[in-house]
Amino acid sequence: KGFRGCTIWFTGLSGAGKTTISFALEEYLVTNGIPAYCLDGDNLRHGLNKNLGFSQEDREENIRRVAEVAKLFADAGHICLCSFVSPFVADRNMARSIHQDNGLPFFEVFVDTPIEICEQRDTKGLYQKARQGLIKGFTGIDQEYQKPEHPELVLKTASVSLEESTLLVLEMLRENGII
Ligand code: GGZ
Repeated sequence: KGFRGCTIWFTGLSGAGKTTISFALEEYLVTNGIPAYCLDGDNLRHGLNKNLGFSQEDREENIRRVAEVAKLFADAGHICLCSFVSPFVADRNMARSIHQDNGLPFFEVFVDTPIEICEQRDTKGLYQKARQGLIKGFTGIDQEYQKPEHPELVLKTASVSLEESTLLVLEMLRENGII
């Protein structure tokens, strides 16, 4: 039984559940002998991308570097799970091109959680800070989030459980011959 490398790109608001879903997938895949690795703000913005902020230009450069790293993982045969707000259509399309120009499968997954729910959760207290004006340019508050037009998959976490979301992604991978 073969499997091949690819990148799954999770996009959505802060607190939408991108990282939670991608960690659940990584655990499932690795447990089943399929190499998988998560990239997110925690392991990229503190290291490789620590000179970048949240302006439109810096987000673009963040996404560009992440996509180049993801491409290497995918090329090495890993399922690379990327969780980034990535609010701009053009940047996500660039990430897609970086993969597809190298013949590597790329799946855009829209973690479609309404801002009201993200703000209710406010797991890191960032929405409150953004509302208070302590954080400027916060996605969904005073910077825009451009919804994906043609994502390979949409996960509505408000009505679908973590387990179900994970299964939907696995189904997508099976349908596309990745696993
Ligand atoms: C959005 C911000 C911001 C601003 C800090 N806007 O819930 P989190 O905390 O862990 O997810 C958010 C993360 C966004 O980083 P990304 O690298 O995913 O962004 S992008 O793809 O747009 O480059 C949030 C936190 O960093 N954060 N300031 N202004 N999210």
